[in-house]
Amino acid sequence: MERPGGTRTLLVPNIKRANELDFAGFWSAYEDVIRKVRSNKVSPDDFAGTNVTLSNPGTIGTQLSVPRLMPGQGLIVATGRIDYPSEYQGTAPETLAELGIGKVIGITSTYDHRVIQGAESGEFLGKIEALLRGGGGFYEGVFESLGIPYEPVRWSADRLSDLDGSAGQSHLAKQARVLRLVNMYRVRGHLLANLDPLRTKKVLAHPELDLGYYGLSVWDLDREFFADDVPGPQRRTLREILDLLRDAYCQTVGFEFRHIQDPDEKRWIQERVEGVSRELDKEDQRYILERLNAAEAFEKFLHSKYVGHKRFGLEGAESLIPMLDTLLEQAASEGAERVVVGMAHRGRLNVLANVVGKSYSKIFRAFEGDLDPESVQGSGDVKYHIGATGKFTGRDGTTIAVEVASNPSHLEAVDPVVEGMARAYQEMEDDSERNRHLPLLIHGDAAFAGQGVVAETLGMSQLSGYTTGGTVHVVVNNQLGFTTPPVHGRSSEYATDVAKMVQAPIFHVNGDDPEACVWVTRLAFAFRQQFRKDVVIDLVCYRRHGHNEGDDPSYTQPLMYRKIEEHRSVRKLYMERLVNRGDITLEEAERALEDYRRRLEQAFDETKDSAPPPTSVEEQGPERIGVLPSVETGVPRETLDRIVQALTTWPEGFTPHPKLAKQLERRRDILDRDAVDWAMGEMLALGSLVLEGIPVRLSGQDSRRGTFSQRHAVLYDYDTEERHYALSNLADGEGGARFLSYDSPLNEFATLGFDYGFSVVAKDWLVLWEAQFGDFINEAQVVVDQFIVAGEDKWGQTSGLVLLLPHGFEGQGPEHSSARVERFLTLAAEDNIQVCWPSTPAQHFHLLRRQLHRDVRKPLVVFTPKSLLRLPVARSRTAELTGGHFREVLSDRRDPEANGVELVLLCSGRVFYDLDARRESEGHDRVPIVRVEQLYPFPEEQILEQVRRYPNLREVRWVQEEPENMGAYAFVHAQLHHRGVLPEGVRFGHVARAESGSPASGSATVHEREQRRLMERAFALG
Ligand SMILES: Cc1ncc(C[n+]2csc(CCOP(=O)(O)OP(=O)(O)O)c2C)c(N)n1
Ligand SMILES: [Mg+2]
Repeated sequence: MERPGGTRTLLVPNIKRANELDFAGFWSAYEDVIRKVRSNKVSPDDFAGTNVTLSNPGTIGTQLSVPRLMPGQGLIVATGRIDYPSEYQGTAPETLAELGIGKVIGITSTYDHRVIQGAESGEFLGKIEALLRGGGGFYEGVFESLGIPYEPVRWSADRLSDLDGSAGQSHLAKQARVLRLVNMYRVRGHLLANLDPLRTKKVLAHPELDLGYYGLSVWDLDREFFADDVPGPQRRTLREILDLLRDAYCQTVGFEFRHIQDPDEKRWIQERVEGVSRELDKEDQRYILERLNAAEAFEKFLHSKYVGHKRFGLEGAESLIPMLDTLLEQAASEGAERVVVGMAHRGRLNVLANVVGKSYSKIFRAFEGDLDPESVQGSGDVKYHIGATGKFTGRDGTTIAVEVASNPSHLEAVDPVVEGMARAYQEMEDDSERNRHLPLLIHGDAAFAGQGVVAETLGMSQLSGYTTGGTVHVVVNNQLGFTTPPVHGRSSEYATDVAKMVQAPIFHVNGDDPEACVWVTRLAFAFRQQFRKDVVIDLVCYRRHGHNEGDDPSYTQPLMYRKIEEHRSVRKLYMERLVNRGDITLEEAERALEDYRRRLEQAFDETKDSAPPPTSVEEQGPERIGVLPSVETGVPRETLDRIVQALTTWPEGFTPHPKLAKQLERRRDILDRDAVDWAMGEMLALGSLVLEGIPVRLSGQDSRRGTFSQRHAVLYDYDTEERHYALSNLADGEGGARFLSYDSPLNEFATLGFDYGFSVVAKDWLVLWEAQFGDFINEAQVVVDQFIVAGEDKWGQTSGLVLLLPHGFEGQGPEHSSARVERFLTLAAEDNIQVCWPSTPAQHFHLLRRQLHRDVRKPLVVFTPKSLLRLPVARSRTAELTGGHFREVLSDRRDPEANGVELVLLCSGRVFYDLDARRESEGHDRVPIVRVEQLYPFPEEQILEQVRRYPNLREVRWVQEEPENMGAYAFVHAQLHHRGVLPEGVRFGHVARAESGSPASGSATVHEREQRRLMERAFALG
């Protein structure tokens, strides 16, 4: 201590009960004593009862000192300075390292014989030496008590030095091992990174990152090695090399990128990670703090004002807000115009308020029981599902549109939808570079690892028909999925492992280090921009409350939640860190706190007077319109000629497949022959739309050729496999639109979701998704149930998507027969979708054209044929295409004498042709067959019009090929019979296959027999 007069004095206060303290406890007690001394607060009590005195004359240069006991002292332990032994003082550092000469410290024990025996003192010093060499887990204990997330270096003998006789050899060998170690840090360094704010699973060591594993030891740390691909001088000590690698790979960001095969991508990341400072400037730091204030204040406010409401709070993952801000700011500054965001429930409201800029009052209205007035139809959705659009303004004033897609509860289902939306913007805005309209997906850890659609969506990310030029993914990894911890939730190490399948780099980051979070976001976005590939950020964090706020998480995670309760918020920790580092002053911290409080108050103020307005939603919803008026969709003959010409010819020098060339040549005069087959009818519809300036996107498994080899939208050169897109070139330079057709990957969920998303944005495009067989549509049931049929009702989100679903009972077994007509009809309500089952090429033609020639956009489900594709009687005349419109009901072509008709058959689709043939062969001339070509909206009036033509009618009989519990029977029965719309005295009958669990028989013989029975019963008088 320095005295007022300038003299110094020695004070030796003590630390009480030192034997009961761990290292951190001892340290903090020591700091307490020092503080007391410095502030003149030591009392006599601080000196009383000393047993052992510690002295460190080493700090003033003493190498070894032997203190003298004062009266009453039992033991003094003195430490000398830490230095190389005297005899090596003049030796060059490299030589010291080469020889394995280390620094030493001398410790003496001066004792009173009456208290300690000589031998005991020796043992005591021996014990200290053993501990200092790492015995008894000494350093592990110290590190653990100080919370240092590293494994201490271990003492071991120096082997293989250049002195052991195999000089050059050993150094060379070590050099090789050092390079292996360097590589291993890049590959597995993330395993040692400090990623978990809760520090639950401490991983301090990994065998492949251990010096000993490579035959290296502590003695090698000061030896120089060659490490030319690590930034810095070529030759450096191993310690310097390791320090650099640990800083790069084992801090609060863990990098997984060595699974990538492209050397450029790997190098790009490496150069931005190794030896690069991650410090942010002051302005960024303040911005982060301000954003964390906003994020936390929002949650706190909701928590206290709307107690017990489900909101799926962001607490524990607040760093997400500055991350998203950073991303948007970066995107805006690079000229991007729009980000389409897909996210789950967690933190959604916070993102809407703090990132998208949705007003507090709008968000809070949802809490007060009012549905969003903007959800037009009325049934609405819960508050954490509805989408929003807004404008984000960066600090430099640049802006970017943000569109958060509406999503269902079904986790991750929105992923492909968002991709489709982003792709549609890119197509519509000619963003061929794919850098002006960007997708961003935010996931939960359990869902990302668990839901198959994640893999499906990733799998499409680089395909020409589906790519959006790379998606930035952020996984909000709170280390729980509802109550399920990762050990029970996935078999993979990380929640993000699935992303490796597309060689996306994965950056894991500790959510309690918001600076690292922001830094890594910039890196991820830059990677996406540079390589147009997906990139994943795994934001490792925690969930402060239960799955929702009414849920008690301690039933299942008592230990975790005890920890979380004690854990300070991201904002608090960050503010403390800034103050401790001297990055902000205490006054600035105060101001930040003030800012935080002000935000809270503002939120309360803004909502104080907002009593819930009277609910504006009608109980009934809007009136059903039903069948809409027809629109004329005929096309002039010249247009048809032109399309046929384009489809049946090919450029000079192109060699079509010889078999196909013949088929195509035969189709050249299809119009003259009045023999338009199904595929041609369809292509004529699409081609005519393209010529009218309506772009078309058609995709599905093998859709370019067509599952049944019917379409041939793309021709392949027989010699070179070069492709020829007939319709794509149709309207070149004449104001025509594009025709895009893609073979999709083999999935239904993501591809259908993608095309749905595309159709939501591209309302003026005809977007068609085709199933290989309609049976497989149930792989995408979530998209059907949650988006296609309910999207308009829930979110006012319309779509004109067309689903082409091959359907028909033709003896192909249980899974190649049914597109589950019954299911679509169950889902049809409130004019939400159109369910059509055209039976002729002309009807199909008009149906597709009608889709874009009406003002309304409603999804259209079309059951498409298989054998009809080639059935000669199922061809259309050219005149049926040059005029007319889609007819919801087709009357009987034969038009039997009305008075003689007692039975009318009603049917849809292919079965008509079987019935017609049977009628012909059996002479059932007095039985008209009426085709219902549109099942929903149900054309009741048109059917009744047909029925009323026959005054002596006794029965209307529905005939279907499907089992009785499937197909349209139950639906048609409900429409015609239950509602009592048939004329007095007219029965409703039906003929169907027997009810069955499986849609169709696997045996062709059984099928034939059933079909015969069906035909017999159809015409039986009963
Ligand atoms: C497809 C699907 N299955 C089940 C659920 C029910 N569910 C809602 S949230 C949740 C846990 C989600 O965990 P995670 O993805 O980690 O997100 P977190 O809630 O932890 O943010 C579950 C199982 C759902 N919403 N969707
Ligand atoms: Mg989770």
